Amino acid sequence: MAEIITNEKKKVLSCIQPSGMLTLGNYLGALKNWKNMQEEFDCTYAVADLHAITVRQEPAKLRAQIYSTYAIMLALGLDPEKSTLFIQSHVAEHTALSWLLSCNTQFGEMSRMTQFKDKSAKHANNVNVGLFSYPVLMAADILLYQPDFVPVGADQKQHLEIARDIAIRFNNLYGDVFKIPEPYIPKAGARVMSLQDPEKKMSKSDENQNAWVAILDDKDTIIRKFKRAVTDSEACVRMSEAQPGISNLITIYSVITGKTPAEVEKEFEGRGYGDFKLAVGEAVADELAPIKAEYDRFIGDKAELERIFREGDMKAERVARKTYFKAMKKVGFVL
Ligand code: ATP
Ligand code: LTN
Repeated sequence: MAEIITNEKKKVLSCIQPSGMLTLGNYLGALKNWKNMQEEFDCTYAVADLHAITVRQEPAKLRAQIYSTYAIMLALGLDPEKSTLFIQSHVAEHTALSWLLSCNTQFGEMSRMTQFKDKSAKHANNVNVGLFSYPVLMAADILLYQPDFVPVGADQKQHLEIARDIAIRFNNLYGDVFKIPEPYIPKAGARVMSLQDPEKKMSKSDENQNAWVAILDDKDTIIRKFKRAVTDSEACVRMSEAQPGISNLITIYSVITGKTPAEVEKEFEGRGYGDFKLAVGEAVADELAPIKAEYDRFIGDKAELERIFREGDMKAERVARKTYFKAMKKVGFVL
């Protein structure tokens, strides 16, 4: 029998929380890949606003951050004509499917999630049930769109594994409903570290503002933060376990310039940390400047942003409904 050849592109799904200023870590670990994958794959990307309220948010600030995160997605060059760009809370199937999945997820397996342990220690006065069950909602985000790949930073690997486990279990119990997705984690940049404590990941919720660079920081701020970055004592630009601060800067510089770490070491051979930090700051600022310029254009026109996301929401909903109803039917609900 002749082989059927289809031109269907493989599918990609990912989301980002509007829980604060997006950082260089978000950019290098995830968003840069979202852009790179747009031509080759059929991509769906969302602002995961429902996830943001697992920690306390001020309503007016949350609202502004949802617009701002969506505007950054457009400013990066994500194209609503090529990809589906939507807002998670506008597609009700996410919360609906997460209930079906919750009833097929064990308390024990959720208790092993390291991010839950970290975040509940950090927000000890608000260890809510949503924070605990957040990976189930994330599994629903993913499984509704039947993606082949999910581009994320290394910190999300455990959540992706649980999404796969949930999908495999569901399919075994009720019949094939979900595609089993593969994580897509970049080789370099998957874990950008804090500029002030290179043992910790760069995080937008870090109170020390010198620890992270925001995608929207201006050039002077970016250079100042890199100049203040904590470095090591060997006084040479070399990647090594003994030099976590410099290794982090080498990784950042190499992902942005496309040079290998060995080429970076060669470029700065015999030169001090000062020169190197300035070069990293400049490379980062030059990479982010056009994104900031585009962002300023998009954020100024709320009506246009709304028009774009409403269209994205509708495209996403059509796909999500199909999977959701299939899952409902298989579980035994009357439709
Ligand atoms: P928080 O820092 O408040 O916990 P977060 O930035 O980790 O939030 P998200 O905004 O949802 O959480 O992350 C979006 C994407 O950015 C995810 O794919 C995540 O893996 C990636 N990411 C976040 N921080 C880093 C980092 N320091 N290095 C590389 N990738 C990162
Ligand atoms: N939990 C993720 C954000 C997120 C996500 C998703 C990522 C929510 N839903 C679906 C990939 C796929 C985080 O990065 N903190």
